[in-house]
Amino acid sequence: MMSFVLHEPARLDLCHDSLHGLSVGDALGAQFFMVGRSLTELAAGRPPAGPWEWTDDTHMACSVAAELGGYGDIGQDRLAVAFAERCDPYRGYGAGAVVILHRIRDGVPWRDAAREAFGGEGSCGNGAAMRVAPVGAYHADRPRHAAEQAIRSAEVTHAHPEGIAGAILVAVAAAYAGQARLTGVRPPASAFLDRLEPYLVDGQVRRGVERARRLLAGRAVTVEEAAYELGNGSRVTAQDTVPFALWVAATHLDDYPKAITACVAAGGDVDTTGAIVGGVVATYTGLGDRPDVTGVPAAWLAAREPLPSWAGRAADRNG
Ligand code: R7I
Ligand code: MG
Repeated sequence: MMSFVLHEPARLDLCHDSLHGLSVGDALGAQFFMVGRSLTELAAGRPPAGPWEWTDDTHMACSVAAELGGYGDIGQDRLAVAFAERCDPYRGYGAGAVVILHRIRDGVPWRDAAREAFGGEGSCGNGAAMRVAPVGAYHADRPRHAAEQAIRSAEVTHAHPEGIAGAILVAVAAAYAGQARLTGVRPPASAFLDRLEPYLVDGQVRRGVERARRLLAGRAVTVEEAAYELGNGSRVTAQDTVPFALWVAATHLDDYPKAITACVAAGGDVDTTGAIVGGVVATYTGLGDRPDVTGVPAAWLAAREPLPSWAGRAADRNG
């Protein structure tokens, strides 16, 4: 366990790497919804030519990062307004998300708009998980606080307990990835998932993560087999996305390109599994390479559409 407190520049550095990893995973993943994109070429180190446009995953994560860089903690009223004012359906926002955000923009309190979605169930979409890894990276020295802040960032749009549960686990995973980076010790995949145990709440996301832990305890499985057992996001829900993304992050923590390639190989909601996995793995690897660690390639960062300037300090620290 960690017993030090991170200073602001170190928090921002981790948050920065997470946001860039998230956005490259999102933008590259989204390329594979277009015809003529080859997994074989990607696996051989030849991704499609840029520019790779990022989608709603990155757009919302930039609002979260701006909140962290500007205030440190999540102000829910502020974040709701930022999400609502920036919402641009062209970026591929979820159908329910567009309704919620338009209602907020029209003056409905975010708590009501979020709670009334999906017939009063609230959204269990994977959208709260897709944008949250930078929260965990920023709070790498205090996973419990990361979990609380993840809840706050989720509640603005996702009132369903499964949607929130997914966000908690992704933020805590990013916090542990940051701790592993700072201590220089890569946890084995099973130990990485075991550390999420105190943050599991009853439900389908929990059962999925428990299946992922059992997969790691048995014989080695391929990414396709893992997706078959855990889902690949094709239902666009947290339950169908987060267990698989955490399995990929745990098993590919030291190799960003391989981690994103695994998301592409699994198919499904590839931009969002890429965003979640990219946001967690890049918190550990950083950008570029270190001994024994392969981070976000410079060529991939250059191919990704630039991030908006309003994302602030967390986006534009070293580039
Ligand atoms: O969660 P959200 O922001 O979606 C993010 C995803 C990412 O893949 C993005 O890249 C984008 O493609 O969308 O948006 P929501 O619309 O709240 O949830 C996403 C989808 O999950 C919905 O459109 C529904 O299909 C499904 N869903 C639900 N289905 C039934 N009952 C979410 N909540 C429910 C529910 O309560
Ligand atoms: Mg998307």
